[in-house]
Formats: sequence, C-alpha cells, structure tokens
Amino acid sequence: MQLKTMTLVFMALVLITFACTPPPAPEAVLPIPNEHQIAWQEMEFYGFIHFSINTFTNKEWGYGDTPAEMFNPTEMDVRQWVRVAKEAGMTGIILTCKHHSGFCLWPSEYTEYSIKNSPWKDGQGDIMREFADACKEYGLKMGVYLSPWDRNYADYGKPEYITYFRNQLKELLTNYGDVFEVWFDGANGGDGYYGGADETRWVDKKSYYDWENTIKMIREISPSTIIWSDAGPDARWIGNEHGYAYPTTWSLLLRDEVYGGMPEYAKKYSMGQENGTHWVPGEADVSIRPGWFYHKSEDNQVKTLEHLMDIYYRSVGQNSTLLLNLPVDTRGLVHEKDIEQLQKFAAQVKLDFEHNLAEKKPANATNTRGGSSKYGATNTNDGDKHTYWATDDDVIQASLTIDLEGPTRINRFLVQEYIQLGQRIKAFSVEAEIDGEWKTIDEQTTIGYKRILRFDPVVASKVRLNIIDAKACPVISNIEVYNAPLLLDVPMISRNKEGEVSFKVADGVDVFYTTNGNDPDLNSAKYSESFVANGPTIVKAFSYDPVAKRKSSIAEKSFDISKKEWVIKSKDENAVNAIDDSFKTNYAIEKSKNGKVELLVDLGEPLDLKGFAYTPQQAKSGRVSGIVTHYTCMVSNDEKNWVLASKGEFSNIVNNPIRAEISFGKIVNARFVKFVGENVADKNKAIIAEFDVITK
Ligand code: FUL
Repeated sequence: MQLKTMTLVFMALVLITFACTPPPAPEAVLPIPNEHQIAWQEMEFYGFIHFSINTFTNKEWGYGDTPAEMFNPTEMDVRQWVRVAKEAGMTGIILTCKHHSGFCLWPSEYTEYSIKNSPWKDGQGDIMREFADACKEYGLKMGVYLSPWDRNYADYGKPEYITYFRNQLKELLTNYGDVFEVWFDGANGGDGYYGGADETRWVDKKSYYDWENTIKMIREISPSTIIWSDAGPDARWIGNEHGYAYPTTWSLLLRDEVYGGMPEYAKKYSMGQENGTHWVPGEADVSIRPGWFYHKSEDNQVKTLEHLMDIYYRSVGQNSTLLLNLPVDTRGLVHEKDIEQLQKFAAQVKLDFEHNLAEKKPANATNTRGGSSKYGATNTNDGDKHTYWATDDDVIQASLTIDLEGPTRINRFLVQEYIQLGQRIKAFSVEAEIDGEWKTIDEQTTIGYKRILRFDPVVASKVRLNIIDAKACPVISNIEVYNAPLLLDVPMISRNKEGEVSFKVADGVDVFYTTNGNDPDLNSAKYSESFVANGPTIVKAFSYDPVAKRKSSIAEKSFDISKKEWVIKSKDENAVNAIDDSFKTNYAIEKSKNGKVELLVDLGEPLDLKGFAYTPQQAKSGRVSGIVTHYTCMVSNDEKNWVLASKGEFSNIVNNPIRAEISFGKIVNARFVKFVGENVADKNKAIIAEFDVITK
C-alpha cells in the first residue's frame, strides 16, 4: 500500500473510532452517596423489633426502675421474629438492644441492668446472640438500636455516661458480627430513675454526647455501618412516626445545621434540602400497630393492608427506605395478628409489582448524550441498574417515551435516578398516550433513588417521562410501569356523641358489618342507616364493590360506653369536642399561670372505671401542637372530695401522638373525672382531640 493510502486509512480509522467513542459520563452533582449508603438504600424495606423490660409493664417507655426480674418471656423465639421478617421480604432487622429504660437485651459487662439478672434462661441467655445467629441463618442484615437516653444509669447526664455508652456500643459492634445500621434516637433527656435519684435531667443534645468521637469510634470498628440519627451522618429520620416521606424528598441535608433531637428538625429539615451539603438519605419508620411496644389493648389495631400499602408508596415510593416495626409480646413472639397483616402486605407488594409492562419495550428520547447508545433511552428498561439514560450537559429539559406496543392498562409509574451521580431532578411529569392523544397523568418534584406514582388506571399505548427542571442533565437508570390490582378502601367507622354509629365509603360501595365481635361476611348486616350503640361495642366492617365484586379488608373499631350523658364543666362551646367521640374535632384549653390545664367531666352517673385515655390533636403528617406529656387523673362522686386515680407520663407522645390509654390498675367507681395536664409541650395551650374513660 502506498504511504498516502495508508495515511488516509489511518485517519479514517481514527475518525471512526472517535465518532464511536461515547462521550464521558456526566460529572457527578455533589454530594453523592458512598458505596455503603448505596448498598443501604438498595435494602429498601427492613424491620424494627421493639422489645424490652417495659413490654412487661405495658408501657411505651420504661422509667428505668422496673426490676430486671420482671423480664420473663414465656415462649421466647428470636428465630420466629427473623423468620417472619424474612418471609415478608425484609432485607434486614434492627433490634432495640437498649431502649430508654436502660435495660439491656445482652449481658453487658458494664451494667447489672440486663437480662443477666432476669429469670429468662436463669440469667444465662443473650438475646443479641440469638438475634445475630438468626439473622445469619435467614440471610438478613442485622442492626442495633442503642438509646442515648438511659433512664436507669446513675451517671446519665455526666461525662462518665458517655464512656459507658461507648463501651456498650463497642460490645455490640465487636461481639456479634456485621451491623448494617446503628440507630441513635433523638428522644433523650428528661425524668428518670437514674440509679435511684428519681429526678429530671436535661442534657445539651448538641454537645453532651460528643457524637464526633463516637462516630470516629464506630468508623474504626465497623466502617460499613450506617449511622442513623436526625443528623445522620449516613441516614436520617424522616421527621414523623407515620412512615411517610414527602412528595419532595431530597437525600441531601444541611448536615452541619442539624443535631440529634433538635426541636425544629421535623418541620425544617426532614424533607432534606435541595442545597444540602451532605448525602444523608431519609428512612421512614413506623410501627405496624399504634405503639412501638406490644400492648394487648392494641391487638385489634394492627394496621390494615390498605394502610400498610399507603405507607409503602409514601416511603419506598418517595425516595426513602421503610423501617417497619414489629413489637414482640410478653411471650417473646411477634403476635399472630401482626404476622397475618405483614403477610398480606408482603403478598400485595409482590402482586403490585408482578409484571413490569415497560420491560424491554422500545424506548426513545428527545436527546441522548453524544448521540451514543451507551446513554440511550433503552437503558431505562433493560433490567440493568448500572446502565442509564443521560442527556448532553446543556440539555436539562428532555423526554423519554416508552412504547407499550398496544393499549395497556396501567396505574403505576416507577422511576429511578442513578444516584451514584447525585440527585438531580427538581421537577418532572408523566404523560400517557390514550386513544392517540397525550394526557398528563401527574406532575411532581423530586425522584431520587426511587419514585413511584400511583394514579387511576388508564389504557395507554405509550408513556412518557418529561424532565422539566434539574440541577444538571438528567441521569435516569430505571423506569417500570405496572397495572397493580385495585384495593378498595376500608370503611371509616365512627360514632357520635349520641352513640350513633355510621360508616363512610365511596359512592356505589356497600358496607357489611357486625357488632358482636365476629368477622363480617356478605351474609352480615348491610349498612343502610346509622344505628345506636350506647354500650361497649366492637364494630367490624368491610367495603364491597358490588360491580367489581371486590371486598376491602375488615376494619375494626372498639367503642366503650357512649358519651351521650357526659358534660364538660366549661363555658367554652368547643369543650364538647373533647367528648364527641371524634378525633377530628379539638378542644383547646389555655394554660393557667402554673402552666397546667384542667378538664372536668361529668359522666352523668357513677361508673366503674378501669382507666382513661387521652388523644392529642391528630394529623396525617407534620407536627401537631398542644400535646399533654404528663398528667394526673382524679376522680370523685360528689365533685368535692377528689381521689388520685393515676399520675404519670404519656411516653413518646410528642413524636408519636396517638391515643394514650392509661390503666388505673384497679376499678374505681366515680361520676366525675378531673384530667390535669401537668406538663404541656406548647407555650400557650393544650389540645384535646378526645377524652375517654375505660369501663370494659
Ligand atoms: C422514638 C422513641 O422514643 C420511641 O420509643 C421509639 O423507639 C421510636 C422508634 O423512636 O423516638
């Protein structure tokens, strides 16, 4: 070959090679997750176990004074906890090794307040060991919850406690195998036993724990462990205990502004920040029952399938992981009712995501980085999480269309960013081509690791993702489309002050119910109008769509005596809201000079009372105000001579503002009840959504 020809061939080869070489990957938009955070995020759904000495005293928080002898599970089976978690599709499980009571589920060398002084296995047992073994057996990752607040330890509040806390952490991190996450609760400081001092100890949450050095220690022992708290550093609280992340959820956090347990965290930081300086993704925690610990009185309040599915979509589907709690009961087992609901939930998640209707379907985009197939649209539905669609650096607004190859019924759209290169998307929309016309299905803000949109079913031939705004060129690794089976909402059961029970469902939907405690079926009473139930009544009901022949799960509500004859001694016309059997209406009481509030109820006749219940203001998400944290409850038959029936705290009510039931421990006969809010977590007022007495 002549030199000239050779040169030409060489140049052509160079040109071809150059033309075919894909452009470099987009530059990362900082901050980005590290490899441990990515592995953690991919765990998506894992479990929590709340079990401690306060399980045996029926409390949400142990005070630190319950003798270790009280810890005595009768049928303890740690493998059962882990097995049910595994069967539900959980990828890991976190155990409350030490909750606020200070009681340790492992025989810590550094305290006597542990299972080693309990009757369980004659003090020779080690729950943490059994837990670690079971996690290994079932292939689940293991996590530990170690409460920074310790209401038993005499030195809590002094520097000595920090050494104790670190020693315990060392035991947990070194003696039992790999720990995927450590959980540092923001609830700390307050009253407690403290080795017999029995006093209130507030700590400066910002400085007392010297987190910097504790984190350093954890990193040295176990670099892969995700450290969780309000302030991360690796993962953070989602700001509520409902299991709900937010439609806008950034995995970025202005981390240096945050410290664990800061009062303004939930309101200000829990959604993350677009301009966050560190990668600290959200974890949504929630219990399968109202409380975190087991209470027999909540056996009929295990969350319905519909509720659990809603939680799934609002956590995993909104750029967060889901940490679902299973309380362990006094037998040492996860209760049958919880297992039943958990199994239904796991089966439903499987069904919802059974057939990805977008998988490997033709896809194209309005722009593809360098025109190269390396960044092409089909990377989003090729089943490979490491490939992605990306655009040129200067192209932010772009669309990607997937051809469903024929009219297809769909109601879910799942999309993921390739977070290894940062969270970028600020606004996006989804369109569907229906009968040849494009219609917008939804418009949202963030995507992050995973975003799942639910919408009413449409029959579409194509779906399209439009990126409207982003920090830099979009990098999308996955898109899936589903036709999830439709669930019918359970009926809303309510009773008014007059004792009339009614149900609320969507138009065209029937309700079948029972009032005798049995499960209803299609032969049970069909609801047509409200009915009176003045005595203690358990109402069970389900919704039924007669056209589609679909049933909801069974909703259950347990009512005590009706409040027909009750009167509140107050001039405020809203006072009745505290006794109208509805959580939706509130009675706000101004605090008096001593910071207390008082509610005086006339029950109309003397009743045998077993206890009372206080329900603070309710909200689906976000903060509520006016929460009573400490109370006294007095009773009387003549409104003059009062007897103390109970005094104490509503544990964890600020973070989890649910109905708090208090037992008097005996039966007291009284016509008048005085509920005093001794301490109210609000500057001006206490809010009472409902006040109940317990007679059954
Ligand atoms: C809260 C604690 O106070 C609760 O008892 C529970 O452990 C929950 C997960 O975190 O802040």
